[in-house]
Amino acid sequence: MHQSHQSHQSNSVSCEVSPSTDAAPTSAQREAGFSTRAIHLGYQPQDHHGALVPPIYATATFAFPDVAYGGRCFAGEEPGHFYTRISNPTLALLETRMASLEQGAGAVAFGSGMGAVTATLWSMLQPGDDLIADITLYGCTFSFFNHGLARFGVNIRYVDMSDLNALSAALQQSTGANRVLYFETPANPNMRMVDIAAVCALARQHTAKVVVDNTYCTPYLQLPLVLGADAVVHSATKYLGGHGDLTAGIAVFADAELAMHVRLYGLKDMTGAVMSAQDAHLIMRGLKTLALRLERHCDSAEIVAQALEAHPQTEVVHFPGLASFPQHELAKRQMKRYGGMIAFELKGGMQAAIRFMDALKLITRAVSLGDAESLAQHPASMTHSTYTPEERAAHGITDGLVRLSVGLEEVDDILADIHQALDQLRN
Ligand code: 4LM
Repeated sequence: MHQSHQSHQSNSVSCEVSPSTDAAPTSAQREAGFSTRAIHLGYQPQDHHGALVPPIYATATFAFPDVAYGGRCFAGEEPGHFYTRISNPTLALLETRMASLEQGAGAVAFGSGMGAVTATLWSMLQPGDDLIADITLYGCTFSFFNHGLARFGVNIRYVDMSDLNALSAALQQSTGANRVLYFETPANPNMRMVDIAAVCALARQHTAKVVVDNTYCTPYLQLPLVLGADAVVHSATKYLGGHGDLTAGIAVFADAELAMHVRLYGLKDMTGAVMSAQDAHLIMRGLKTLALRLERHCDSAEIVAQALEAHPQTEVVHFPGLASFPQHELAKRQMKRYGGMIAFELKGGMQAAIRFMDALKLITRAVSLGDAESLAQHPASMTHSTYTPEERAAHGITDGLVRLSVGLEEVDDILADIHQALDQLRN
């Protein structure tokens, strides 16, 4: 078995930066803030010829000084990198930063969000175990559960996790030796939310583990591990990278042993769902502005959601920041702000949705999310087409639903585009 020797960042979030003068540090090493860690953690320019930006280790393999050293690497007796599918210093730095931002004990980088989801669950589950998943999930995750995990003898059960009684009943009925709960919050695409702390408390009573997909929020808006989850998975393709120029994934774990287990035995090394050093560099660049970008995404999404709700052509707008959102109180409690994603239904259902989307001029018709460019997509025919129409209906993904990822353009331009497209529905 190949061994990787990255011991990843612990909960310690101190980073070697001078304490600012406006905050009164209680110790010499006060905890650095979110963006400070996103920018500096784990890197000292003086150790790298003064290079401000961490180098990209664009290498597949690493030289051994002698055969004995190489043997020790493979035996797991030597700390260090020996092959990039296993580990690489650029990826290790990103993993250190993400572990800290999510307040976890260890992180593992992957070649895509699905790489993170599959490797994490394949390492946590065995044949005969139970996976209890929320009813609303990203389409490929849903597909992986039904066509990937189920084929290997994992019992999959879908429950509305916003209903704690239903979840409690499902946990009581589950017979597997090992139970894992999995959900997204807010869920892709319809924004339904799950109370992370309440679900984790219930899970603990039943010795079940909890995995949360935090792609929509990022650690800037929501910290599932702090609320009791065991693992967080991300499509780093989205807000973390933030510029639509890469596909990547990251998983972060509350427990360093679980992180190591996923790295070594969770098929990451074996499936080869590996992130490139170049992409790790781009994500670290994205992390530097994550807080800034998300503040802008959140500001604009609040304005756009209100405008959509006020428009006579909309039937319903799903956005956690609206007072009309059924789980608005939970959103206030659980999220720092309400995020940049909106889902809405137009009067006239599917036909109106398609006409609206085809009329957009600035907002790009595309899947994915979290980019500088505003993106609109139609879940029923795109991201959630892996569901059958019956499954979509049961899982609250209506045919008329439009999903909008509010970008970083001037909000007045986004609003103008939405209004001109909505106006065309009147004809
Ligand atoms: C999309 N989403 O929604 P990679 N988890 C969540 C996601 O939204 C996605 C993934 C995982 C979309 C892609 C087309 C909540 C993806 C999977 O695509 O493998 O990086 O992430 O538009």
